[in-house]
Amino acid sequence: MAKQRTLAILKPDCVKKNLVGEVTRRIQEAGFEIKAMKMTRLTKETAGGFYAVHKERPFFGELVEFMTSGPCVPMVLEKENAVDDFRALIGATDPAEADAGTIRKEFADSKGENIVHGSDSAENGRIESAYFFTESEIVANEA
Ligand code: FUP
Repeated sequence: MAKQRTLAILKPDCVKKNLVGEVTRRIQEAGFEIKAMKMTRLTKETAGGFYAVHKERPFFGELVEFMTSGPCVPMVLEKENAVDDFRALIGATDPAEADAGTIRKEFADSKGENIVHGSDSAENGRIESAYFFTESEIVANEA
């Protein structure tokens, strides 16, 4: 199977809880290669644009407020079957429903503050990676 890319974001709760190292370790241990990574603070515009698909949902305001509440760490990850494998590693959106051993089950407080984002399709993996990184920032990491 060909390598695939997905976008992860270690969310502001992950940074505030000092879990960036632990979550990154788990991601690497699971076989994902980090192709790009940075720490950044989202604005209302960038967070709202990233979650534009949820604009009409009742939780949108809280979601944008949370995602702008502190720095986050977007990263482009590469692996065979990266999208599905990453979502399996992080677990269900709601930590109460997430499988044992997943990142959200172990570290997330709620459906809204759930430690980490993962793209939900290969196409969104490409779109979301491009939202945070230029192609040269990603391929600059090629050996
Ligand atoms: P996921 O793909 O697991 O990130 O989940 P969604 O795309 O469904 O939701 C994106 C984000 O919206 C979640 F990470 C948190 C927030 N959200 C809520 O706050 N409440 C909800 O009921 C659903 C999502």
